[in-house]
Amino acid sequence: MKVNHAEIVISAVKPEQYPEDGFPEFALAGRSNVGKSSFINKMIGRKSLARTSSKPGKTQTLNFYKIEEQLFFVDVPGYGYAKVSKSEREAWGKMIERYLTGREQLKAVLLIVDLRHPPTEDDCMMYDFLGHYNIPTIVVATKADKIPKGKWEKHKKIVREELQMRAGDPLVLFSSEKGIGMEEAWREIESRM
Ligand SMILES: Nc1nc2c(ncn2[C@@H]2O[C@H](COP(=O)(O)OP(=O)(O)OP(=O)(O)O)[C@@H](O)[C@H]2O)c(=O)[nH]1
Ligand SMILES: [Mg+2]
Repeated sequence: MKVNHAEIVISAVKPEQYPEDGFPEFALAGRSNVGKSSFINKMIGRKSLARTSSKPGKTQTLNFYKIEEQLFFVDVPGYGYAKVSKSEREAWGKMIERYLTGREQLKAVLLIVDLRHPPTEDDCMMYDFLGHYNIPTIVVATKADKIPKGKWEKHKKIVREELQMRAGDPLVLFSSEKGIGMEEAWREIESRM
């Protein structure tokens, strides 16, 4: 998809605030600092519509980005960020769970993992959670620019095996730095709209 228009519509913390346009929604899930917001920016060709940071914990609300009057990307706070209090983490968890399990417009979750490292226990838990609720999942292994091309397949295999990926779930190799995997990611999204 060639994106000419994208805007943030709302930073929501509860269902009453979700947009009512009814467009299909694609949510970004993943460890804090893995590159969720960067993925959105790359996919829509904007440098910094979604706020990014080299420090984890940048995204703290459900941020709805409307793309071309056709779909929403929903940026979700990352997990595994140590510096928030326990009560804050629980509140985030509830907010995210409520969105993921109760949102009719949610067509798929893009689970972003780091191609460089085996998925973490939290990544596996998130992947299992999505499977449990029958939420279609597209795994995106990002930061591919940090791995030499000759090792991509090996790293992809580790991601597949560690997550125990369900047959048929796609695994897209990606780089927000270099734009690798954009077309494939768009294909996976558009086929689920
Ligand atoms: N080399 C490289 N760096 C990346 C890539 N994607 C993201 N980064 C960097 O990783 C850091 C975190 O990126 P963000 O997009 O803010 O991560 P996030 O997952 O949204 O983080 P939270 O909002 O804290 O959950 C930033 O410094 C990015 O520049 C990539 O594909 N390649
Ligand atoms: Mg973010």
